[in-house]
Amino acid sequence: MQVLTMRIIMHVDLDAFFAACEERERPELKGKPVVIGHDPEKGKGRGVVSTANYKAREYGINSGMPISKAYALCPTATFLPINFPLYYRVSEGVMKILRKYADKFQQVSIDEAFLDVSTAGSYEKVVEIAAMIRNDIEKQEKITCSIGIGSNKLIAKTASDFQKPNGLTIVKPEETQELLSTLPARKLYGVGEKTDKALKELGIETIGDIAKCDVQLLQSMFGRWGTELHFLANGVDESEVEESEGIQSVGREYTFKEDTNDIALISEIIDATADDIASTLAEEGLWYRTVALKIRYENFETHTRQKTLAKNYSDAGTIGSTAKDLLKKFTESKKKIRLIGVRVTNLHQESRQKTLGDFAKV
Ligand code: TTP
Ligand code: MG
Repeated sequence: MQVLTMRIIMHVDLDAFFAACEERERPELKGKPVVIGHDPEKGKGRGVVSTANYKAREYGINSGMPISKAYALCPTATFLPINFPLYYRVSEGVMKILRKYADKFQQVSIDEAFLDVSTAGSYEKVVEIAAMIRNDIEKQEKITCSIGIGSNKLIAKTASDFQKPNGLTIVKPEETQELLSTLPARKLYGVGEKTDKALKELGIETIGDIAKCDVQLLQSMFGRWGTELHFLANGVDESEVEESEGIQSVGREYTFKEDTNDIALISEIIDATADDIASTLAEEGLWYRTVALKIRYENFETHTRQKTLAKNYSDAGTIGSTAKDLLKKFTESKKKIRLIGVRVTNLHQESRQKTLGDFAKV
């Protein structure tokens, strides 16, 4: 029996994702500069740019830039507010397509995923799979993506960024060093602004410089992360594509010291619980769409009611008000309440989070 030793990983990243979704919905925007951000106020708002389409990028507009600066660079661009429900819908459609083609599948953010496609057996076969994926995404979701293919997640991710937009980059194991070595250190996945600054102080500019740097020096600067940095710069990444369901729900339960039907007290507990849940969601970068309330009466009879909202929310106020709304149905009963539970489900990732912590999970 032949043992399968070669790993082939694909990384798919959607092009100018939020802007691409808007263009899909409004074909009249095609070919024109489009900027998406919080509080755009015709370009004069105080928010920052979430993303810009490639036409707007020609004017120097990029993610994270103040909207006012983007407006100064290109006053004729169309400035649109963020419409998460639309982006989640498109993202779910794309992820469904990708899942079909993968041995193992890992969604990393709203617009990117890793696919382990090792059983395809050859790079040639994987290129065919990539073509089918691009075709399906364009036909079914009317947007484009860029794909990177390599022997591990790091290489695949670096490769997908290589020829954006609508690009396909294949990096065979023997080409890995060539791909990585001349790229700026900041391009190494996991190297943020702070690490980059510290590296520059050591005279390290490129990924190749990190690869050549004495590992003990990196260790003394960054601890364990220094060792990992060295491996990554040399194209070594053993991490697996992890099928993960992610967090499904966030909830809290509270048992009253004495059974009660004091609405003011119960409402107070609901509000405190909502605050607590919202802070957990904020830490995880999650938004919710469904709020559930569980009630256990003094006789242990237990009921749950839930409400799905028209859009995604992240705030504590909406959790509290929805749960209190649901509470009304329970307080018609004369029975006292022993326990209440509030839970949010139908969770969605806010947007990508490129931090060292996240990288460790990748
Ligand atoms: P990216 O994949 O980084 O960017 P992109 O898809 O817009 O463009 P590219 O073609 O270079 O991949 O992020 C995906 C989405 O996440 C992006 O469309 C908007 C959102 N986002 C933010 O809201 N803020 C940010 O700072 C970044 C980088 C992205
Ligand atoms: Mg993208």
